[in-house]
Formats: sequence, C-alpha cells, structure tokens
Amino acid sequence: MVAGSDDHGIYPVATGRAAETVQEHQHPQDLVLYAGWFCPFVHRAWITLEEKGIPYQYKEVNPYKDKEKHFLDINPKGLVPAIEYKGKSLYESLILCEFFEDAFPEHKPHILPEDSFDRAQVRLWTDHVAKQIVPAFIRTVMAQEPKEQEHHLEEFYRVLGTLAESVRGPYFLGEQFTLVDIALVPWVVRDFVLAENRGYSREAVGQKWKEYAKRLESRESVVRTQSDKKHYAEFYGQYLRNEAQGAMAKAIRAGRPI
Ligand SMILES: N[C@@H](CCC(=O)N[C@@H](CS)C(=O)NCC(=O)O)C(=O)O
Repeated sequence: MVAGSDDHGIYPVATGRAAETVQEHQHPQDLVLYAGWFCPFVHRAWITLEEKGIPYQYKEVNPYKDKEKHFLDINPKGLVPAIEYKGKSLYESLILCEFFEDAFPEHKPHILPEDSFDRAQVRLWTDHVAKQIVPAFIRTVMAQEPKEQEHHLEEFYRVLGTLAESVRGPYFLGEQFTLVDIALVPWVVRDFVLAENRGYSREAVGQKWKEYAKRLESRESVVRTQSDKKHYAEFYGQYLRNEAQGAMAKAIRAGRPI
C-alpha cells in the first residue's frame, strides 16, 4: 500500500489544480457530479462542465469501494462518472457530455458544431476514440509480455496516426474545441504512463500529433481538472502489473467493449 492511499491503492482526493477546482464546487447545486479524480472517463464530463461554466457540485467517490445504495441507484453499473440532476440520474461519460450540451444550451462554448455534417464527423471520430484509441491504450498498459506490448503499442500508434491525419488544427475540427478533443484528452494527459513504461513517444506518431497533443493538454479546462502526475502513476500501477479488477480491466481481458 502506498502512503496516503486508501486500501484500493487510489489516493482519496484530487490534488494539484484539480483540488482547487474541487474546492470551488462543494456548494449544493441542482447538478451533482459523482466523480473520481483519477478516472479518465470522469475527466471528459468534468472538462465539459468546466468548459461551459455549468454550476455543479463535485462529489468524490471511490467506485471500487463505495458502492453505496444511493450511488448504485444513480448508476446501477456502479461506475463513475454519474450525475444527479433535478431528481433524475444519468451516467456514461460521452452521454453526459452530450447531455450537458443539450440541457444547458445557453452555456457556451458548444462542443458540437452547428453544421449537421460536421456534427456527424464529430460523432464518427468520437467513436474512433472510444472504440479504437482508448482500448488500444489500455491493452498496451495491461500487456505483460514484451512481444504483446510491442504489438499493442503498434496498434496504438496506428489508430492515433489515423486520427492525427484528420486533425484540421488547432483542434480536431478546427477552431472549435469539440467532443472529439474532450473524448481524447484524458488519455493524452495520461500518456506519460506509456512513455515511462512501454516505450511510447509522441514523436513516433508524428509532428502533427505532438503539436495537437500539446495543445489539448494546455487547454484551461483540462489544466483545471488535472491532478498530480505521481498520483495518476500510482493509479496505473495495478494496470501495468495486470492486477486491476475493475469493470474496465475485466472487459479488456474478455475482449468486451468498455
Ligand atoms: N463506459 C464508462 C466507463 C466508466 C468507468 O469504467 N469508470 C471506472 C473508473 S475509471 C469505474 O467507475 N470503475 C469502477 C468499477 O470497475 O467497479 C464511461 O464512459 O463512463
């Protein structure tokens, strides 16, 4: 057990800039975000709330431990992120991001473009992030044998490269920071785990990727929701040893969608 962590190896609270943001969001609000500071899926929903300046109350949950009845009533899957809003509940990170866009139309910036074709493009590439990039990242982290690690890293490079080629710049769709960027950036922030343990480098994907990744991680809403690197590293320890027992790790081992 790491000093300062609870018995599930997860540091109990957000740190760094994220801790300040959590502090600013303790007052009761109509919208309650059930969050884990460490979770990349939570990060998507949290960034969207910060981008839009939607009032919310942040509640820290360790979903591996605190499967309390109230939390399970909100999300029967027992996963973060989840929200409570005016007596109703909702979960699944990408669904939440779209919900914030739909339910708070006066809160800008919009994360979906107005043009129908561009909107469809955003959904198409968000799907690429969810079904190709995120699983390839996790498989590379969890792989134990060098050959297997190499294979998954190659696949990770391939699916990143495909996306990078379509980046219009400065963000995926151009000037507008959209759901594609939000869906992806939590794994950009965490890619040091692959760099330090699996031989990944942004340069190997290409200059365009490197610049885009830098721009994403420098976005204010991303910086404001970021915890200290050492605590992310601690969280990924169990994945790097292939010891994680959460729903995501089990889904990856079983080849199921996450
Ligand atoms: N598909 C879900 C994934 C959420 C998820 O896997 N959250 C993890 C934390 S990063 C969790 O709550 N795990 C608890 C468990 O596996 O029991 C989403 O996009 O929101």
